[in-house]
Amino acid sequence: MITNTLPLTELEQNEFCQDDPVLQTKPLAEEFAVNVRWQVNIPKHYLKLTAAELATRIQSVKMSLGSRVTILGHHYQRDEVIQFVDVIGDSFKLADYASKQESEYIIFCGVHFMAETADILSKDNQKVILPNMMAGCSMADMANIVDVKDCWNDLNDILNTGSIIPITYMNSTAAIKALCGRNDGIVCTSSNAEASFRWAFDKADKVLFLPDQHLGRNTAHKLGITDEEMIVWYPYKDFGGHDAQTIQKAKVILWQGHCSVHTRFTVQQINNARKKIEGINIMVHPECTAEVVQAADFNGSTEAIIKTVRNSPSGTSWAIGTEINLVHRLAKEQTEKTVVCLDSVICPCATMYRIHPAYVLWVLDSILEEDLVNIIKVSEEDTQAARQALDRMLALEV
Ligand code: CIZ
Repeated sequence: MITNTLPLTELEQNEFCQDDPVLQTKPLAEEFAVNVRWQVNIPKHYLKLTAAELATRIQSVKMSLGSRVTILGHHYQRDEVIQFVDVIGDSFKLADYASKQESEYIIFCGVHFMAETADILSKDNQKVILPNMMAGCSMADMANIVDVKDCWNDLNDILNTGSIIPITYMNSTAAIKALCGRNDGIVCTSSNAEASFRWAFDKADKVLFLPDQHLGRNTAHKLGITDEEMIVWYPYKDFGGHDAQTIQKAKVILWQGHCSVHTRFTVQQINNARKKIEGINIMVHPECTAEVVQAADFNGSTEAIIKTVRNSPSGTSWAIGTEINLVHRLAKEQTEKTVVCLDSVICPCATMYRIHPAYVLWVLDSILEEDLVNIIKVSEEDTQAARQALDRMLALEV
C-alpha cells in the first residue's frame, strides 16, 4: 500500500514490503514524487485552544464571513467537525452542492480527491480549501498517474483500438479522472457503478476499473461477470503480471487497490452479529470484499446505507459495514432501531480524521485575513478532461 504521508524510512520500506514480493521489485521514489502532499505546520497557538474555544471562534469567523464561505462535511468526518458544516453528504453530493451555490470559498472537510472534484465542478471565481493537506485517501493513493498511464499504454499495445473503456471510481486523483475523460471513459460512484459498467459495455467489450478492485469485482458480479473473466492488474509487475493472451481474454481488468477501512469487515463478523441479535439485517459497503458482500443482506453506497436504515421499520436491527462515524451518527439519529458497526473493534477512516477543528479555524482565519492557505487547484487541462468523464457520469440513468 502506498500512503500519502511522508516518504518511508528504509526500515519502514522493508517492513512495508516484506510480505509482498510484488512491491519489492520496484523502487518507490517515483510513486512518492507523484502522491506526496505536504502540510505546512499550522501556527502553534491553534493547537492550544480548547474544544470550547475552538467552537466559539469558528462560529464567530463563520458569522463574519457569512455567505462568502460554505463548509462541506463528508459522512466519515467526526462529530467535532460535523457540528460546523453547512451540508453533509458523500463526495459526489458535496461536490455537486458546491457547484450549485455562489460562495467564494468552499471549505471541504473531507479528503484530497473530494476537494479536487469540488474544484473541477466549481465555478472559476470559487476557491476550494482542504483544511489539512495530509487528509488523503489511501485507496486513491494506490493508483498514481504514472503507473496508470503505463498500464493504459500496455493495454493499448496489446488490445485492439477502442476495445477497452477506463472507468474510475470517484475516489481517485483528478489526473486519473482526466485520463478517463481523454480516453472515452467515465467516473462512477458506488451508487452508479453498475450503470457505468453497462454504459461502458455498450461501447466496448472490456473495462479497466480503477482504483478499487473490490467495488469493481462486486459490480461486475452484479452484471453476471464471473471471477474467471476478471484479472487484477499489479502495477509493480510487467504488464500487470499477465501475459498478452490472459489480458486479451479478460473482460474486466481490476486495478490492485482497496479501502483499508472496508476490507477490515469479515464473514466471521457477519456470522457473529447474526448469532448475537436474532433477525439482524446486515448492510455493507461495496468496497468490502466479495465474500463479505455476498454474505450480507444488502450492500450500497454511504447514501444508500443511510436511506435504507432511515426507511426501515421501527424495532429493526442493523449491523453496518462502513466507517464508524457514519454508523455512530445513524445510531444516534435512529433511536427506535438498533444500529451497530459490524466491526466491534471500530474502524475510523484515519485520513479523514486528519481534519481537526483547529485546522478548520486556521483556514477560516486565513480567509478573513486574506492570506489563503491550502487551496486545491486542478490544472485547467485536467479540469477540462476530468469534467468530460464526470459529465458522462451525470448523464447516466441509474
Ligand atoms: O464517495 C464517497 O463519498 C464515498 C467515500 C463512498 C460512498 O459510498 O459514498
